[in-house]
Amino acid sequence: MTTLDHPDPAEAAKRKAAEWAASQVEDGMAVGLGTGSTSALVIEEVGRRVSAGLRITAIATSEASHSEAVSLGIPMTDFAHQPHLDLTIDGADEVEEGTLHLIKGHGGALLREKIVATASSKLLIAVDPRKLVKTLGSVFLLPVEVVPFGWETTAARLRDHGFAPELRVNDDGRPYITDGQHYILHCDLPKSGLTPEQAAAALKQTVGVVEHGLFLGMASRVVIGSVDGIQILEATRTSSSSLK
Ligand code: A5P
Repeated sequence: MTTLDHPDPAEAAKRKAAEWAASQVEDGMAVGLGTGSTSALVIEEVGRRVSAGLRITAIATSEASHSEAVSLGIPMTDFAHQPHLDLTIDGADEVEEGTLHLIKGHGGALLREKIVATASSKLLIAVDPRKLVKTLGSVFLLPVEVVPFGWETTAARLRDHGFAPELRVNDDGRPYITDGQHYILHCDLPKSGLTPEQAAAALKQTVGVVEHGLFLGMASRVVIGSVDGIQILEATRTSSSSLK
């Protein structure tokens, strides 16, 4: 089946990436489980493998992913019992070609995603081809998680940096609240005129900012699915595969 005659090529691409990513989980591993629609497919596949006898423990990056994993019988743990993870599999909103720098957090889970990724030996990112960009911030705004108290003054300081922050709101107009009970400010990275590294440093120095969705130099590998197979990107080299 080709891209043209597939009923939902994007969904098929995500599934291909997710299946390959899930196949990288090995017996005995402690695994980080990501958040978002691609990660949900990864969790589904990992759940299938656990039912077939795979022995792992896992920590999820959101309440939603945790619930999904529990419902599929994946044994869950926490950082008190498992301070280090072998592999985290997650999605991304943007993957910058070449550097494999990421923007994450449009699922609202960037803080836990970064904590889990930082505690992992490897971060494997599963995406469909629409996520690849030449420059970070060219498609998606950058989510920045902030403390609700005084968010307006935090936003004002981010505005001074040129980020043009906008509060993320739900359909009812109320602020979106993360699993950590924080707000999200959507920031415009290109408008700031800063490089991703400069932006990350400026955000980290801003009081009231809890974490930001720039994941720089964190991805070990990116698997890009398509209807026909997968492509694997690594920070220093690119290789292709046509696994069905
Ligand atoms: C969650 O907070 C995000 O970082 C997700 O990983 C990202 O939004 C990708 O989600 P999809 O797989 O649904 O595109």
